[in-house]
Amino acid sequence: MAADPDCIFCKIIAGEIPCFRLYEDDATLAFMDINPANDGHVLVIPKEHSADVHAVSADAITATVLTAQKIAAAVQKTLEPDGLNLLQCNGPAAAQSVFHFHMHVLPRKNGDALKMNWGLNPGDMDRIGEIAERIRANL
Ligand code: DGP
Repeated sequence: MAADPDCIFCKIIAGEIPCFRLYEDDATLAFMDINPANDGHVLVIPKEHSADVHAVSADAITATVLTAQKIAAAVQKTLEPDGLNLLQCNGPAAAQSVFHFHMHVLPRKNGDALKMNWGLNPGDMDRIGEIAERIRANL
């Protein structure tokens, strides 16, 4: 399994750094985030090291999403949050701080202070259509 000796999450997988482990299988590990945005904030990572969504393998991302769904169900049953975000960040501009692909399982409360920093503003349909065409050309 590919590992990066300088990666903090690889060290957690190897047991070199402690964590509150929730679940582990051959491909993934789920553990509590030490900087929780809300109670019950969990991280799910593939054991195979890759930096982000552009680098992660299809098998690793699939396994990570399936474990995140399992953890989300357990968090929902345990804490009964009002809502729950599955979140995944790529690059510093998207607030990625650890460069080992991971998903956040983040319970939400009505009225909590967490913000998704975009509003529901009507888009310019011409611009949306033009950008869709450009992305389609790269699929
Ligand atoms: P992101 O910003 O999406 O890259 O999220 C990284 C998360 O990892 C952040 O919420 C804090 C958490 N984190 C960083 N270092 C550690 C650690 O050593 N242990 C644990 N459990 N979580 C960590």
